[in-house]
Amino acid sequence: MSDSIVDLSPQITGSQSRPLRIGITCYPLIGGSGILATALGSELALRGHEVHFFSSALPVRLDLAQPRIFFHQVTVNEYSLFTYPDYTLPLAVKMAEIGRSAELDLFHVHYAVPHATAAYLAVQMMKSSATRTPKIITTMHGTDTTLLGQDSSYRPAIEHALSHSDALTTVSESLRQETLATFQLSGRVEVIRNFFAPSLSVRPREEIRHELGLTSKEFLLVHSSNVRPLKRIDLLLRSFAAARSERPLRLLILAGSSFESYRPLLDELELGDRVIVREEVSEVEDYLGAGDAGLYTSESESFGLSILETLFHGKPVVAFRVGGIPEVVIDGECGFLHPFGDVEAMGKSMSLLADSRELAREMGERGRRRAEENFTAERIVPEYEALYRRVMS
Ligand code: GMT
Repeated sequence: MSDSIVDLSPQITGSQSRPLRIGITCYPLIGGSGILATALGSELALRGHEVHFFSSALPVRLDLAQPRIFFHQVTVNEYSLFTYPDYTLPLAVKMAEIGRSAELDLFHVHYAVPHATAAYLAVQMMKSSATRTPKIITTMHGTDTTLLGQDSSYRPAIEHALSHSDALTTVSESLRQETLATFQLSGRVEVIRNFFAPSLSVRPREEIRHELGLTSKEFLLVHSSNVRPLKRIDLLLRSFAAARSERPLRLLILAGSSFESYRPLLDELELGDRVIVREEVSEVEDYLGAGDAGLYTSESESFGLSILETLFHGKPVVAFRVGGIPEVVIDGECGFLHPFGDVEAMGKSMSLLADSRELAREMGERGRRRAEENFTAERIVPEYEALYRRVMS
């Protein structure tokens, strides 16, 4: 009789019930994939799993005081002989080192580049000395397919790493379709949608509105993003400029990075006194709570975590119908979706909401219900746990 059969059975049974030792690799700074990965790690630790984070810096929302959470910083050395510093190799070495010492069951990497390649390399390195190596689960978040996947200097490397992942997930059906169309993959691609764990607004709505200099009559649209080119801030401002309402409209932009390059357009559209810009705000939820609706104009969005956050705060959303957004916002139910670039239609929807507060409130309530029924940690995290157990067995 083979010893391995005797040895393996308890291990397989054990991995089906015991808490798992999970390595999570993600980007640390502002960005949907890092936020989702951090929230997932935190939820998994609450459920009894041991979670090890790998990143170049502490992920913004990671709480190291939480039990069963560990952080392993990857140091990027700027050797003078390199023109560009390399991150992939130190990351792979750290993942292999901790993979071995902490006996990790799996690496769950968020955003394929370069994390899925680093995980593959780490597992290859571990094979020489470990009896059991971690499984690799890769979650595609968006531009790793839609942007880097289209770049011939990246695509073969991404495809190689995805083909060597034990499971592959995308955050929306739309991204699943794009991933299948972009890469030649033999395995399954599964959709596990994003979730959001809302924290309550700390400061009262009235206090924030007072700080922003708003009267109770004014209807406040809120936009929150990293204001990178694909968020199309030009169309955001043009859509807002197209809105005509009996009620005064204001737009609050919560910018995750510098807004400076958009100031000339703000002046050209003469929106200066109607648009408020706040850069690098950490209390996003307080400002969402102070708003009346959300406004988003990305040209591509695999899911739209900020849009989900807006729904959780009970605000309707006006956006372009691109990527995975229709999987989050149901047009006419919890907001309005329009063809990409149709700023006039966006303006009309804003005016409609501003002129009918009751409609805005009803749609916001439906959005909150939709978010609570479909996109909570309680709903989504067990889907990841089930995937981990399946891959382990
Ligand atoms: O491209 C970004 O805006 C950042 C990127 C990321 O990986 O952090 O965001 C993507 O992932 C988010 C979390 O899954 C999604 O909510 C965003 O829609 C997606 N962005 C794009 O697809 C452009």
